[in-house]
Amino acid sequence: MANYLVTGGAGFIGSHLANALLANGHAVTVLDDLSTGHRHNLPLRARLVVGDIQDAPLVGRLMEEADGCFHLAAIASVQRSVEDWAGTHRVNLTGTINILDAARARRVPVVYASSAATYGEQVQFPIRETAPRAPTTAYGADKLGCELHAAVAGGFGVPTAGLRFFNVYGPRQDPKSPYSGVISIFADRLARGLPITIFGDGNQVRDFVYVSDVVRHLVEAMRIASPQAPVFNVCTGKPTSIQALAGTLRDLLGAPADIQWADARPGDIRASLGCPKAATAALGVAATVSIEDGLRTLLDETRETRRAA
Ligand code: NAD
Ligand code: UD2
Repeated sequence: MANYLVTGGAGFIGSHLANALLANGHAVTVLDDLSTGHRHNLPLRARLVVGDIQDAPLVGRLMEEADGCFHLAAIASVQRSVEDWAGTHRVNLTGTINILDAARARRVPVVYASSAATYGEQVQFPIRETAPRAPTTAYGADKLGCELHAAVAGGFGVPTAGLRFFNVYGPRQDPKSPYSGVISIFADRLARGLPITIFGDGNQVRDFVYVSDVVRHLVEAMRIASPQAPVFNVCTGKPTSIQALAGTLRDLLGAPADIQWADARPGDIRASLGCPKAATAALGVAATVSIEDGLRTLLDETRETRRAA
């Protein structure tokens, strides 16, 4: 049994990870400032410390007790980084350096969330880890910075593994903010009979990966974390356009969709489609949930949660 520190563990992906770690018999301490995460996302058995990853003494104390750290805390929105460049930078990059620095004393392994946003606009698909990195937003640039600093941490003997998540979706993804993930917004609004907005022409493509598949990658990544600072895609290799996504959700809900159209968002990339082969070879896992099955499970679980509330 290990004692894991999960930053951002009250958020969407982090809370699913905390559940999986507890189910595997580990102890979990979550560090989260609850800026977008919620206490109610967390299982009772997880210890929650409400605080900021930028608080070096606090992070230092928590790292002293940890056998490993899953670092997921971030301002996880491309659009927010467009609007608040310096503010998101302080959390997304300086906060990560703080985590890596605290891991230095005892060489605590750190598995951290990078992003497909590090690739920016690409011309060759599917995108492999060796593709040129060309982030077009502060969010992507800061995630690339995390990878560079993980390599620096490797020089101090800190084992790390970075995971470039593509577009993650599933239960507990908060639909309430305009910065939320597109699936959470569309599923929530369509289920309530409200119109949805497609930014741009709707032909932009994303590689949507279900959260349980992401969790399996995270768990395995702790096993292979090393001072060489490896980085892997977490993706399905299957493209879905935003327009097709709206159509699939409409069909699953059996309800008409009122679609409004608006200008493309600044910094929005046209196509994001990853190659999962390197992750599968190194971690021994692959994303298995199809977009249809994932959306169906999401809609079922959302209905169940609403009924229970
Ligand atoms: P989320 O917003 O649900 O979770 C982030 C958590 O971090 C929240 O609980 C929030 O309260 C916490 N947090 C934010 N700032 C903090 C701070 N300064 N100190 C402590 N806690 C703080 O987002 P998510 O979708 O679960 O994202 C998790 C990670 O995965 C992030 O690093 C994000 O950048 C990355 N990621 C997500 C996606 C996706 O599609 N959701 C894609 C690529 C990468
Ligand atoms: C996602 C992640 C981000 C990241 C990146 C990796 C979220 C919130 N963000 O950014 O953390 O690491 O993927 O590449 O999950 N859209 C609409 N209507 C809406 C909302 C969105 O058309 O109401 C479009 C949007 O313009 C974009 C696509 O849907 O083309 C996906 O948008 P998103 O905000 O879900 O995610 P993205 O790819 O910007």
